[in-house]
Amino acid sequence: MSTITAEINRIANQRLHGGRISLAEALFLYQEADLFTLGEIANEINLAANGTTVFYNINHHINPTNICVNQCRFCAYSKLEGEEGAYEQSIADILEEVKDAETQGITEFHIVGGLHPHRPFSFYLELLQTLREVHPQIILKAFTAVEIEYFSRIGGLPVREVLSQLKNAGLQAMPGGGAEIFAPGIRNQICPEKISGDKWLEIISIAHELDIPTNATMLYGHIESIADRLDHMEQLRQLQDRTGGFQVFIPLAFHATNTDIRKMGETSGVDDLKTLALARLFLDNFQHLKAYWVMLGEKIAQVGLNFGVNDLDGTVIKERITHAAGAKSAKGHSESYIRNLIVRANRQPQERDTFYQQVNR
Ligand code: V47
Ligand code: SF4
Repeated sequence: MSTITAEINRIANQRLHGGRISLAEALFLYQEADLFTLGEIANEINLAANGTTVFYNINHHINPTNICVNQCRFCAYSKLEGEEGAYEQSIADILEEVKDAETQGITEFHIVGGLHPHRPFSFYLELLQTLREVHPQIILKAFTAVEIEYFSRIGGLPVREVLSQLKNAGLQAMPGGGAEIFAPGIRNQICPEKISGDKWLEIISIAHELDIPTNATMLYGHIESIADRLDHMEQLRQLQDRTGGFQVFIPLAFHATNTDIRKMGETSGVDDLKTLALARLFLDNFQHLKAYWVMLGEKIAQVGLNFGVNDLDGTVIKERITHAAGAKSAKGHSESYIRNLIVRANRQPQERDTFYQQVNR
């Protein structure tokens, strides 16, 4: 056995027996272990933690506006006010869009949007209150840490107060967006106007203190290095040690079409799968790992089920953000399509709600 293989086996055994792997060990694995080896270790860890069950949910994405004061270089979705393609939905428009939610079996509204230059904080409170009244059974997972910080500025309120008011209005969980890559050197190039990584982590920790569970994402496949990805995951792992408030980790594969960093191209399938596997190995305190099929494509997401993944997100009706950047996946799938993806990977599909509780109809 070569020394490299022996070292890969040593690190894998350490992790499989409940040990934590260091940044240097994770980097070594990404660089030296081949795709199958990494996948096999991640698969074994996931099977021990979650068995053969794979979760999905029935959700609807609400994106109230694409008008945004920021201009993140990787974002093909946002527009300036008055620009062609800019839109803003009123609360009435949103109610009309989701009017059949109950008959469609939807259990979650995932709500994120641009940082609108004129809408007051009260609009977002009213949006949640109205959805809560009209659709009382549907869980409201809304607003990234980036939006929360913006609300705090436009509303002249501390972040903690913004989150408390949103919680009173119906907020039950938060999505994981806006994390991008924490490393300042990269972040300043791809989204210079956005809050820092430290600020993102601080806002999320306040949400966790207020018992608002959140997700965590990482945008990869642009100008970051593998070390930057691991640094990002390390900061998430540390915060999770402190709060336990993260529900799931979701690596988001960069889509270059219509963005300012087009020359970077798309991620490779091998990188997508190795990134999923590495996340399963490194983030030992995250129970769930999501392959977001909208960004990965349905087939890579399905193969990801053998690389540590135990969640395929959901039906994702009306996705707009990735499709603006050239995603070739469908703009939403039926429940039977998602279940079939899972069954054909030899896993058991299980519908979940936002909090990873089983939904049995
Ligand atoms: O923060 C923007 C990303 C995120 C592009 O928590 C892009 O369950 C790839 O966070 N190529 C928003 N990615 C989406 C998001 C999300 C999605 C699904 C589930 C959950 C969850 C969260 O989308 C942004 C940014 O990182 N993004 N533009 C792009 N061109
Ligand atoms: Fe605005 Fe979000 Fe797009 Fe950045 S990623 S430009 S904050 S909508």
